[in-house]
Amino acid sequence: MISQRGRCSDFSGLALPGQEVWSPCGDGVLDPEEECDDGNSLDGDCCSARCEFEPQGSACGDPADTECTDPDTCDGAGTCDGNHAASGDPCGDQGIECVEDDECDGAGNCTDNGFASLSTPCEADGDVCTNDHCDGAGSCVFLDGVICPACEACDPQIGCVVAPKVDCREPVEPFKALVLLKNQSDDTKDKLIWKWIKGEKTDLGDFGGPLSVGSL
Ligand SMILES: [Ca+2]
Ligand SMILES: [Ca+2]
Ligand SMILES: [Ca+2]
Ligand SMILES: [Ca+2]
Repeated sequence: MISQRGRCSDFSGLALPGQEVWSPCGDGVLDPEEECDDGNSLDGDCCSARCEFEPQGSACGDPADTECTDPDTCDGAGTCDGNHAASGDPCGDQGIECVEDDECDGAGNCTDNGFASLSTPCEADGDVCTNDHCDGAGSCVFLDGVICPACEACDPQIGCVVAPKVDCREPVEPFKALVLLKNQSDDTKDKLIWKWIKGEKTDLGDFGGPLSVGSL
């Protein structure tokens, strides 16, 4: 009796010349003479039309070749491997300020991780004397200026360094003001000389506290 589920082929040399026999290959049931039976009579799906395993590395399934998946290939035992990149592998946006790095999801897709959250520190203008932050929409924007401690000023490349204040009062005539510090090995002989002969008007209260930001 001929099986209605079987298909016609020149199966395993059983047919005599000019004759055909019905094979159970392709009926979805693994029969003794079959390595596999995936219920179809197609090649290219890791179980051949002759119900044999297709070679390891042969093409099958999804041919897409992206950052998160290589073209699918057979494992030589009837399974089509997706060849997906591992979960967390880098893809998409990488190393962009205020944009989160994207990652593969382990299933062949690249997950867009969006933008860095609002107020994440960043550097918009190459000037470290300005504080910048992410705006939550992928851009780095100016926030405010850096305030250096007393006796320091901000260098755009370095940041706060020991220096005279940039907004110091000036003498009203050149060379009519002097500040001289002498640091001797004998601390009792250290000196501070300050002359303010033709300086801008300066009240005593303007001096403030010597360690306070904003004091003279
Ligand atoms: Ca079968
Ligand atoms: Ca097949
Ligand atoms: Ca793939
Ligand atoms: Ca800046």
